[in-house]
Amino acid sequence: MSKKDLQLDIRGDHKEVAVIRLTRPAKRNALSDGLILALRDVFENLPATVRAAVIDGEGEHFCAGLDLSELKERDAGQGLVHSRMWHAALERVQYGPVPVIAALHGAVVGGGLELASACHIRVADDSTFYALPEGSRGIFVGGGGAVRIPRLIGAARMTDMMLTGRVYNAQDGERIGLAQYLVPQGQAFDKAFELAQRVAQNAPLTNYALMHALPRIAEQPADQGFLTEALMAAIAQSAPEAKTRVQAFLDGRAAKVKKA
Ligand code: 1HE
Repeated sequence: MSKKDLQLDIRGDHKEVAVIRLTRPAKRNALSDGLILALRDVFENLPATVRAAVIDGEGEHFCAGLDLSELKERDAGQGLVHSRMWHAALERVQYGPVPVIAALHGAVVGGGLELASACHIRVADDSTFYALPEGSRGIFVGGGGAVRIPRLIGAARMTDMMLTGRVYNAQDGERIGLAQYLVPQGQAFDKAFELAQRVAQNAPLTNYALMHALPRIAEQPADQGFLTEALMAAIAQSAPEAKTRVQAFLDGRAAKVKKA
């Protein structure tokens, strides 16, 4: 990978938002091994000031998935190691230090959808389309998609996408849960950045609980989930920052919840 295939830019008055951009538009931001490893390294080494991240792609498409030109060189054992390498990298996105907001446009396909599904919030613009062309290429997902995508849209929809090559447009993608936000074309990055700035203001322990505890609680049997929830709640509310924030509300110094 050339260094110019991924850019990291730290923004905000307190350098609190990391903007991570796939910058390989000539190849539709296809994810080479080098690019996957660079993503892992970026998330492992974010500056301590960073409280939220945005990931987007340069050019007309978010990401065309796996760099297919590298696939033809691999045997079965190398394929196994390769898939586990993707898992390690996308685990750093999902269970890294800060919430990650994906700004989607154009193609979000194959491994691109796997990357998007490892993020915590997805903002799509009107040009976005989603597909899993692995089915038609004679391969399978290998970047955690078989675990994460059914949790967003259900195994039946993912099966249909892979068996039939079904492509979801931006509106239907939002309807079925591939994105939480849908905005006009060209506005995904601005919306994602606005959300990241807001997320960055949360107490870090609250963000930690949402990233690291909630998805695990959701997978636990209910009786275990209730206990894990109680433990996480007790830890979060005991932090000095929680007490300060609650007191600010009681003193009338904090924002009320407004009607949507
Ligand atoms: C690529 C790739 C790629 C484009 N690997 N080189 N992903 C796919 O099966 C999707 C394949 N890509 C496409 O369907 C289309 O390229 C797009 C819909 C994303 C964009 O179309 P378009 O018309 O804007 O671009 P293009 O002309 O198709 O591509 C421009 C160049 O990017 C071209 O190279 P060039 O040298 O001829 O200029 C393409 O070959 C190249 N390119 N996509 C390599 N994916 C962990 S397992 C994950 C498994 C998967 O992700 S499989 C799904 C792979």
